Amino acid sequence: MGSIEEEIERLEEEIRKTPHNKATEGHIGKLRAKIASLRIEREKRAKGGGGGLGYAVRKSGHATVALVGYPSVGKSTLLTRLTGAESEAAAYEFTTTTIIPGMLSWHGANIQILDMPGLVTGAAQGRGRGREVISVARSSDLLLFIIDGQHLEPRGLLKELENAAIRVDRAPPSISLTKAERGGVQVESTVKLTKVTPKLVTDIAREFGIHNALIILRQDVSIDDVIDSLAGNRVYIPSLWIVNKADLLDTAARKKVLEKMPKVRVHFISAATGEGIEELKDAIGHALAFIRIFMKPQGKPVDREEPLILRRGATIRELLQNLPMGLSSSFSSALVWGRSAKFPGQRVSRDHRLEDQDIVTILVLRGRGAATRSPASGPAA
Ligand SMILES: Nc1nc2c(ncn2[C@@H]2O[C@H](COP(=O)(O)OP(=O)(O)OP(=O)(O)O)[C@@H](O)[C@H]2O)c(=O)[nH]1
Ligand SMILES: [Mg+2]
Repeated sequence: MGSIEEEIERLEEEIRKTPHNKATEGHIGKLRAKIASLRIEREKRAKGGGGGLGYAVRKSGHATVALVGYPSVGKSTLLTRLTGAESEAAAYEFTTTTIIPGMLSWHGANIQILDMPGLVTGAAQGRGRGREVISVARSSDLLLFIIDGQHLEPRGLLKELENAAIRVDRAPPSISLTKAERGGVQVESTVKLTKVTPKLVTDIAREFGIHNALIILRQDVSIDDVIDSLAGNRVYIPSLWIVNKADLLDTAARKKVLEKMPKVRVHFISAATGEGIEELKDAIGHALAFIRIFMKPQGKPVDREEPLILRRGATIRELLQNLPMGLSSSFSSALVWGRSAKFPGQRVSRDHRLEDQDIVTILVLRGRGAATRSPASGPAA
């Protein structure tokens, strides 16, 4: 394991020493791709090591939110304030040593909030409880970055996550990759490229072991975009930036915070006094973009009492996952009314994308035995 680490450091050193200009851009791009590919290798080995993680958190609720921040910024105090869950808070660092879950209920949606050990520099390489913290952050739907208004160092937090292949508040670059059996790497673009050449894209692809493929660039991508896309392990997660301990900040101090963080919307809160907490709950709920789906069992009226809660972009497939077992295996098609339907009662398949307040009827295959496996689950057919 040590040797991968050394190799990464050697490459980083080489990038630092190389003068950055048009002529060296391609070389540096390849080095960066090499680092990205070594990091993936490092992750694989860490996982395959058999040591196992110290804990695993079971996701529950309609969405999962991770509290990310340096030690002692007030993450545990905030978890308790948002969810009522007990998580020890104390005036010394590294009070929290495992992941502690709590549940926030927001307009019928259950939002799992995870308190985590404080993040430290070098977390991506496994320092502190870094690896666990990062793997939980990676699988969450929203990141809450908690900072202490008196000790601002927001950039470092992002850097740790970037190193762990997490991309915050960004959309995946518009690049499509279709692997092939032979023919080498073909690069095509639908726009004029000003930051990369097809040759460089081919070289980067090679670093990730891609030797035969069609790569289509649909925007004027940067070298980093190409690396992100071809590495294939990036996750894209939205975030909220929260400055805690606002009770200790006067107007001038708050102004200073805003000047230091011009690019993001900052939420000032106090987990101790409760200031800003209701607004934060709403911000979390809105950021998670829930949609409500009303079920209409076949031949029966719409159930308007208990909508199913999903996330924006969800399809019938995700809807089935939230319905009683057995329905998915006996699914034949669905009827949809509402914003996502081309006309009322449109018949759709599993891939159909739903919209807020759609009404759905699930149709099941007859005579497949599914009904006998879970008699209560299907709509009366
Ligand atoms: N004044 C003030 N103090 C706070 C606030 N929130 C938390 N604290 C205090 O800050 C200290 C650290 O709080 P914790 O909630 O344990 O912080 P943490 O981020 O969970 O810390 P680790 O688990 O060590 O990473 C405690 O003494 C809290 O009482 C706040 O809003 N205002
Ligand atoms: Mg804590």
